[in-house]
Amino acid sequence: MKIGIIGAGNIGSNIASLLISQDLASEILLIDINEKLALGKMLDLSTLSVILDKNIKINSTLDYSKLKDFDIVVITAGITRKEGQSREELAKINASIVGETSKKISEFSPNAIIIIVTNPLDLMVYACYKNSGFNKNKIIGMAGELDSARAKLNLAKLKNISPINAKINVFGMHNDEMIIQTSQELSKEEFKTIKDETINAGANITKLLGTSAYYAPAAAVVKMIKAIKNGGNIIASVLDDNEISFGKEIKLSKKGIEKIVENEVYKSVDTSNFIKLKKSL
Ligand code: TXD
Repeated sequence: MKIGIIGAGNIGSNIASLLISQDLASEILLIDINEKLALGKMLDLSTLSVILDKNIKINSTLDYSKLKDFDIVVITAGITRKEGQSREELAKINASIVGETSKKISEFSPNAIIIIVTNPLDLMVYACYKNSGFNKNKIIGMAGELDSARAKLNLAKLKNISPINAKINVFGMHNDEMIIQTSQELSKEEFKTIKDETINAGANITKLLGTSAYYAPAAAVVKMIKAIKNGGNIIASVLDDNEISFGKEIKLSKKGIEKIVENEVYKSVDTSNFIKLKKSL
């Protein structure tokens, strides 16, 4: 598969590294407004591929015409959240970056599946949809797998179980209104602890690193790419008939979203903030 990555920063370059090591791409193209950064990452990643004995074509460019007929394009381009900054503050500037990028993707890779990573995630899925003109089933946002992994870690810690066995998922918006669903019996206090810790997980890392998390977000994108390649279910931000996007369980294939798995929790998602921000874009 030919996989394009727009934004060769922390998440973008880690996605590339994982794709190379897991044999998931025949060709990788890095595009970044910072050409030197993309070139440097490309040279480092190319060397990595040689060390791992992988025969993968890896390039970097700012010329979108090189993104011709790619199968999957991941958008991580944007400005990151700084300490104390809300995801929504990023909305306007990142919507214009995602919008411009999406137009280029539709021009050169009209049959691609687009994976959005840029925050504020759910709104960026909408910005991509509006600017790419793509069908809704070809645009998916990464957050649910990341938030669910964070919730699994928190549940495992609280109950002293392995995170692998933690039955807990996160749906809805990728913000403080995320919805947690678990089959594990929990007291009200325990549920609240897990919810609070999961909501704060990203901000805690940002506080420590001075930038947002990147290893786990990159791994979550790669999980989505595997589901596209081999077929499989994941949680991702997807658009509904009212052009509102939030995290739902979906069945993916090489054609895009095959099916949305219904769940009564979707009805309790608060979409008011999304609708307000959508109008302000
Ligand atoms: O769950 C989630 N979806 C997320 C999302 C989890 C963590 C971080 N999340 C968001 O992903 C974060 O708030 C950012 O909006 C994106 C990317 O995060 P990353 O950590 O990779 O940021 P970097 O390292 O700053 O990389 C962004 C790159 C950087 O190299 C810029 O030069 C580039 O984007 N950039 C652009 N590339 C191409 N075109 C344009 N216009 C452009 N603008 C910036």
